[in-house]
Amino acid sequence: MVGQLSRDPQVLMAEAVEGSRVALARLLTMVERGGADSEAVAALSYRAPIPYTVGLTGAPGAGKSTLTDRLITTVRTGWPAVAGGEAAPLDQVAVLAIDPSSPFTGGAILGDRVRMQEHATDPTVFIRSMATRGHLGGLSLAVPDAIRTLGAAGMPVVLVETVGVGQMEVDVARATDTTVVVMNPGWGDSMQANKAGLLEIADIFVINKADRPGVKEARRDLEQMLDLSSLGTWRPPIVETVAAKGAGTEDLWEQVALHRAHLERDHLLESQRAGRLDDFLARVVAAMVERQVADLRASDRYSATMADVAAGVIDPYRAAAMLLGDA
Ligand SMILES: Nc1nc2c(ncn2[C@@H]2O[C@H](COP(=O)(O)OP(=O)(O)OP(=O)(O)O)[C@@H](O)[C@H]2O)c(=O)[nH]1
Ligand SMILES: [Mg+2]
Repeated sequence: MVGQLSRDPQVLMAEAVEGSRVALARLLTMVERGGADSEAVAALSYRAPIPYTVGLTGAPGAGKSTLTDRLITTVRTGWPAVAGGEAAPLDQVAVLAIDPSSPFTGGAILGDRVRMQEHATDPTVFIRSMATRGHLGGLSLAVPDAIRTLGAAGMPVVLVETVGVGQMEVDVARATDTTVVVMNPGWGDSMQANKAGLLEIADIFVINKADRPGVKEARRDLEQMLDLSSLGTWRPPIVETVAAKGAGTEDLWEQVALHRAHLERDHLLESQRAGRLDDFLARVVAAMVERQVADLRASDRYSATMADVAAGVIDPYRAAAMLLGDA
């Protein structure tokens, strides 16, 4: 069966919609690798409905994978009735575990797989690790593409786990509808999160490992930081979890549902998604221009022009204008 799997994105997408996880996995591999195949996948997926995306980010070891694993079970019980809305079932859930540190298969990926193994045979749960491969623009473009691909395959909710340490990871976390920042009790953790730019992007805070001392202090630190920051109409709630025991995930999911209701009530969801798509298009254009520059630089025309610049025949500005066809 696997051997007969098509290489045609359109055929694969039709199979993925029918529930083929192998086809969906292949589509995501195409997205990850970039090139013509990934653009063919994008042509299909950017027409489809967008899944609701929940980002989970935080320092290495904060318990993101353990929490995500437990949250899967809660998500499968459906959207709870909140803010006057109705409960709604969720027949499937997808998880993307982003591993920005390793270009190939790293330890973190293996760890995530092991941690989420409980769901490996559940046909309603789709778990996928992603690393940077050849995708134009790297993970900041590959992750949104992957999210859209999962949506096109019929996934209503996608959980995205990222390690929030660098700017790129923060960008990835920013690409989701609800961003959950996972922290631990202990002095200075909220300071670290602040430094990494995570406080700004948080819609919900989780104090995971709440079985350890220092929960009250962590909550107090966070509340103080929230008091000092300029918040909009949504004040990020603070949820305590013990992911290792599965405690607190229902609270967390309810807060996600409340945040979603808040976004939908004020039409913020549409405007946020429109803003993200606008940024996304600009980044695709930038990445394509960068690629064109690299191609140009490898050309004979470039070398010949460069020789003229080196000989003092023309200056670099005139040379650049000539290379771009403007002069
Ligand atoms: N005491 C305690 N330990 C926990 C809890 N949740 C997770 N852990 C442990 O913390 C360690 C790290 O958990 P992970 O879920 O791998 O953390 P992570 O944030 O995904 O880590 P990276 O993906 O490597 O950044 C593991 O040994 C977990 O068993 C908790 O609520 N309490
Ligand atoms: Mg992890």
